[in-house]
Amino acid sequence: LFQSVELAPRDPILGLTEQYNSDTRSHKVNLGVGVYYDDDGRVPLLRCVHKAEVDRVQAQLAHSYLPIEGIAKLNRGARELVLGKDSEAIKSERCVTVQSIGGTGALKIGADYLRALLPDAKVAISKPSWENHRALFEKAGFEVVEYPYYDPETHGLNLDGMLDFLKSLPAKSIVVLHACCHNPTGVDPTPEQWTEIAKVVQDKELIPFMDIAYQGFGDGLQADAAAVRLFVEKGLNCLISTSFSKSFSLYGERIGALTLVTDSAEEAARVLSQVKRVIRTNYSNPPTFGGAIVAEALNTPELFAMWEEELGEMRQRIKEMRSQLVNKLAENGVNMNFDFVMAQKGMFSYSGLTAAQVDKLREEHAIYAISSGRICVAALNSKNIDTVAKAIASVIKG
Ligand code: PLP
Ligand code: TYF
Repeated sequence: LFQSVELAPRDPILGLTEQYNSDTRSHKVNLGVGVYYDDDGRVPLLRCVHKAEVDRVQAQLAHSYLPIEGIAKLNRGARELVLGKDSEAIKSERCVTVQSIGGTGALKIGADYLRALLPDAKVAISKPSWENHRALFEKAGFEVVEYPYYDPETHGLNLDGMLDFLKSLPAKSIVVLHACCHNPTGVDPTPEQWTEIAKVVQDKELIPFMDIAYQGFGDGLQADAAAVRLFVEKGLNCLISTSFSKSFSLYGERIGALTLVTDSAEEAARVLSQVKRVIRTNYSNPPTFGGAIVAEALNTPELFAMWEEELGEMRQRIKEMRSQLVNKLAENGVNMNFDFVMAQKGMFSYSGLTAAQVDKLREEHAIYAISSGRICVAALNSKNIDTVAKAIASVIKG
């Protein structure tokens, strides 16, 4: 049966972590994977999460099945978080939300459902995009194309290239948009640019699939949801994949949500029935524990306030690391202007390092980054920043 099976390539990001784990140099630093570490280099256990966990364990609940669509409180909380509590689309009950296995699970349920609805549609992802976007939509059966996004000359957005490409797509093409904190570049459209993007999406009858995996890491919970709200307020039907992996530091619990914005409550009921069918034939129903924790945190004012404060701490620490990196590169004699690192949003920075420089960083300095030059700024801390800045300076200066 398995004799002629070929070895599949490793995931470039998760594969790099495997390589990092087997590196025996004690000063090694992993700037590869998109995980938030605290100043001690640890994945934090948020105080709000710990409180909800203790409460749940003390309640001594049995482990039954969840409904196919997951925990109602989680789904309501996820929807309100991304669309805003006062959203007209929520009030008119035309949104459907289902719990998912992380943000990846939300993308996958959405992709499988769209494939049934629009079998011949093209899916457009940004160039570059998160490693898994292309593979996930191709596995769902779609042809995946890339719209221009990042301009290496300006270290910013190629808005004209993006809009021209979107205008050339056939109606009913699916456009995957990073709602905030673009992975891998850290480059987000400004509010004015989002308005232009939304106009083209609406005029050309494209279908927006908004991926929001870093809400709260850019400018705050509300500000980071502005692009999603803009599309919904324009009356567009859209899909929204939410990930809680980073924002609750609950990576391994696999919690996310898929929200579909339809035209009416009646339409929403039909859509929900179909999305439930996708879930039932994949994994039947989602796991409970992580979803229950996030549901409590989103719906209990005391926990929500704690969460917002902790997210703010993470966001500020990343901003501080960005500015220290820029300053320390200059102190180490790099005369290239790195100010663009300060303008980037979220956990990542497209540093401008070449693949050869990234190789040198890893081989000579035990510092791991993605070959595209993406570094995870959230893995920098007060103890490793000097070493990292010095090493980057040395590979840049050659
Ligand atoms: N979408 C983007 C843009 C991401 O960066 C990630 C990263 O993990 C995901 C989706 C998937 O999130 P999750 O780990 O919750 O599946
Ligand atoms: O981009 C990242 O680093 C994170 C983590 O297949 C990740 O999103 C990376 C690759 C992958 C799943 C998660």
